[in-house]
Amino acid sequence: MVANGHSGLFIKPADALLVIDMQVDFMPGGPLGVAGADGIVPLINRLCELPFGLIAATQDWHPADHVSFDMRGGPWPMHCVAGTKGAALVPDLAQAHIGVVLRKGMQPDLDSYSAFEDNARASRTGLDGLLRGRGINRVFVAGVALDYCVAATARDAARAGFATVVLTDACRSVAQSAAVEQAALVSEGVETAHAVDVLALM
Ligand code: VGL
Ligand code: ZN
Repeated sequence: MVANGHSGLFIKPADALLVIDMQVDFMPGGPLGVAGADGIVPLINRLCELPFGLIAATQDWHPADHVSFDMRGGPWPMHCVAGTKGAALVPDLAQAHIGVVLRKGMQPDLDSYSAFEDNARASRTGLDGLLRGRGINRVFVAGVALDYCVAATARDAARAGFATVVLTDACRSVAQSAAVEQAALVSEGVETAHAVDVLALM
């Protein structure tokens, strides 16, 4: 049940925008290219012009021997190795209003899809405290991949007590499971909305 009408999507300083893993290696042609991911950059750039109290971007930032890589028996090809060009934020992403860049997945034996904590829930990044310290009570999530890092971040944001809205048209997924993933998120208290509707209100 979505309590907010459209007017509830009006962006105010108690809202944060989390831009998830908009990195070169996740763009089409990259080792973990997500179809259409380059196409959401303009929409994310427009969102970054809105009066969010904080805009945070995440970077997947792995050591070269990371546990998630196929050479170590993990599910993914090597991607986003710390300090490489592939790990950089996409050059077209407007960074002027990004106040915080948060790197995750840096420990060799742990993966971290969520911007809040690693997949084993062994350590937290401190993002929830950072958001609370800025007076944030609602977070909007955009980026890639909807079915991995965006979903994990949105779930954790909702669990941490933030009103949480995934902007589905400003996300792309690895598998063509976007509808299934969205239904799962909604059942966990995450709302979905369209970035174009948010932009139309402002
Ligand atoms: C991601 C797979 C592996 C993501 C990161 O950003 O969704 N997916 N590492
Ligand atoms: Zn990764």
